[in-house]
Amino acid sequence: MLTRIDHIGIACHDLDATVEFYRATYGFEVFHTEINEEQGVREAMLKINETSDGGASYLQLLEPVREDSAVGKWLAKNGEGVHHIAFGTEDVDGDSEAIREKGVRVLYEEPRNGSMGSRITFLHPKDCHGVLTELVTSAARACRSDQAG
Ligand code: CMX
Ligand code: CO
Repeated sequence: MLTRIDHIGIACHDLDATVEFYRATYGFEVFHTEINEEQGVREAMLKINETSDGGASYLQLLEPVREDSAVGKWLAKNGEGVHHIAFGTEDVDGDSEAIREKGVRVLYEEPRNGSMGSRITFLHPKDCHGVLTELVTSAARACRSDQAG
């Protein structure tokens, strides 16, 4: 079950300048930064609020590390802006399979590594009314279901 907006992914040319905009304008601080080579991004997570499912909602600021990455290609075509939304779930495997069975293209056979040790997958934007949609199981939850399984 999808139980929160985990994050909104925002593509930018200059991560440091964009982080500074969100700090100076709204007072949002960086909660976490990392480079995800597989996704081709340098990213900053800004925590906005905690959620009733025990998780949290973030802004994910994304700067491409390669021009041919998903974010690099998107920036070249569209310029800066909202790139994707991400829903949080305790069970990215089960939920993505159930969504695949409804005829929506899930981009990965198996969830991959996301921010802060999470497991993520994506749904094709053309099957989601133009919205690139990510599903996320956070590290604490992924760990818990590993132990249970
Ligand atoms: N939102 C909405 N539509 C999008 C989109 C986006 N973010 N990215 C691409 N599209 C649309 C394009 O506009 C294009 O539409 P038209 O054919 O009408 O022009 C179509 O999808 C195909 O786009 P493309 O530019 O040819 O790009 P690709 O097909 O090579 O890649 C996608 C698109 C979704 C498969 C690719 O971006 C992808 O694999 N995304 C998932 C991974 C990702 O985004 N990683 C970065 C974030 C990491 C993180 O969140 O941690
Ligand atoms: Co994301």
